[in-house]
Amino acid sequence: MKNSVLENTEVFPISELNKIELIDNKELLEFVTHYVDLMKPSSVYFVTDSKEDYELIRKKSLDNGEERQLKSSNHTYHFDNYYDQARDKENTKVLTVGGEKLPFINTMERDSGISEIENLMKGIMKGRTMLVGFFSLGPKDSPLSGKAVQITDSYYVMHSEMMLYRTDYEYFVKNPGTDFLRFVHSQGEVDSRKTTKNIKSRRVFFDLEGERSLSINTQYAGNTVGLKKLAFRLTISKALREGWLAEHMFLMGVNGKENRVTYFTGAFPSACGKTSTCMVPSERIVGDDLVFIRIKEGNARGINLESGVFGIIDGVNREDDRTIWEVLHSNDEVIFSNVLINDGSPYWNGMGVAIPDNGENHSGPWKKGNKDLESKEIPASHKNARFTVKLSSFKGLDKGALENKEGVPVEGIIFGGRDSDTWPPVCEALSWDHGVVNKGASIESESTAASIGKIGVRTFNAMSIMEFLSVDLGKYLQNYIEFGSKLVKKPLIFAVNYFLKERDTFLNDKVDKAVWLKWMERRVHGEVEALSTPIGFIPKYEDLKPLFQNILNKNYTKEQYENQFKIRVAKLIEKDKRIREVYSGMKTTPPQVFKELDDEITRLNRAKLQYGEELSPFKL
Ligand code: SPV
Ligand code: MN
Repeated sequence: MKNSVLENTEVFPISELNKIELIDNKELLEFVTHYVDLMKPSSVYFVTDSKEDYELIRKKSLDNGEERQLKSSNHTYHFDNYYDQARDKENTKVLTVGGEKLPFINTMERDSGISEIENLMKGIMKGRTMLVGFFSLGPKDSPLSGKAVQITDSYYVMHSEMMLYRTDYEYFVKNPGTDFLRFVHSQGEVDSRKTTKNIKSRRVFFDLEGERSLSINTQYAGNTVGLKKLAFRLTISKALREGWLAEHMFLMGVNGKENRVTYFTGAFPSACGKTSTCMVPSERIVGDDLVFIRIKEGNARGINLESGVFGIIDGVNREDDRTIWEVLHSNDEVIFSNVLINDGSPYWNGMGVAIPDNGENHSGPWKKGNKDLESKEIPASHKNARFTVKLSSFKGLDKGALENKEGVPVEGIIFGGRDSDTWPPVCEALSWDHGVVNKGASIESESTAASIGKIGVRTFNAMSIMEFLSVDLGKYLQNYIEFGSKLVKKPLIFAVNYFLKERDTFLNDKVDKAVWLKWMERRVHGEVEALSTPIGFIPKYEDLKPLFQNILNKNYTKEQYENQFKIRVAKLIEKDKRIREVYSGMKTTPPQVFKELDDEITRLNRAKLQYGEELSPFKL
């Protein structure tokens, strides 16, 4: 092997050379040595699949203060910089050849993007160890999975990645010339609290051509853990090229009659009930965030890419989120990030117990009432504070489905939004195209009192992928529509909405979603009838009443049903027109989008003439 960098025995001690020499992959070697040359780490460490390596990474993260120990022996915490608490939209860019502009996407010309970030990367790892991790995106040895290599100088990032994904050094050893996605990350200079200092030079760039992401001067996992949302930009583009779907979805099994399990995927924007749906205690969780769906013998098969959960902790309490609560209070490994620490225990807002009025949090030493530089009061924990856990910690995990190399059959797809006055709690699309367009591509989520800005402002978020989109939205939807046409058995598409309101009061309880899941499961198997409305099929009262009784021990009244399931005709027309407006502004919108939207508006207009502004399900 002739490569001058590799001959530097300080950077590549013999132990590491031995590991890399087992892998026959010229591109991998070039990739690693290019970034060693550029970022100048003092040494390189190749992370294998061994238990020892896992323990070493975890221990180093604690030793150098990126994570700290909590009272509970397997629990640690980590802080990101006060200004590094979420994905950085402004500095996240998709690099395009010739600087091609794409709707809704922050793009930059490829060559100038690469040179900008690689300039900032010069010598950025001086004095540090460069970690190189090998991963499988999805079950090991599955034809549906992909492979990836992560370079980082953060033990916290590598530790998180090893909890959230499957390491697969072995695969690279056994398979010469393995094709892989590339992720390069440096946290940059850090302060005394070990949080990134140079936030102004934070960059998260995507090079689709080179199937790589480059991210620097940030630690927040959504900007740094490559296989999570960084890989997602690359796989959305790959899926489009190859005719399958890479989605921002959970994957879950719903238990049906006689031990039947029916698998659903679900896409919801942040804070719209995605995590809590896939963690409904009586059902089976497979994954909570990222799914590949491909076609096998005419059927849709889904895999969860991950082996862990990086979830929002804000508001997680014993009553509403029993599943997560149990995992967070088990003896299994947890990394808490950006919560309040007091006397070796973690606290977060909305946890349903008294929170101390002092401690350490994402702002440093903290006392209740402390203000930040913008004179805003600093909450005890950040709204986007998170927990990182392995899926194996969940009692309700469907392990067979998670590890199934063929993926599980996807029989239902659920799209969720946050609407106070449009979508009913559950509704089945009339067809694949209707579901893709009028459910998935029409998702909106309303701002809440808790977020900045006005209440009730609707954000368009097609398939809940808008923040991760790396391709032309029109082409993405065209691929979705064509995907359905290639299926012999198409999954049913549903829309759910847990946030209907009347006189400022929610019309449903959080737990009601358990009923909607059972109804959808039965619909997939044709076991319950439904009412046909201008926007799709809705449940009949007679079918919901016993479900509420049996599952939740609730007496479900006709009034509740009518309020929840009346078709809000006027509001729905307004919504369809809003969505149509968005798609009219794009050059590549597929014709089916206009057809489906226009057909629905026509059906709604007819209903309006006949019934007025609202249509009671009892009139159908
Ligand atoms: C989300 O916000 O959708 C997440 C967390 O899953 S992040 O990794 O930041 O994308
Ligand atoms: Mn997500």
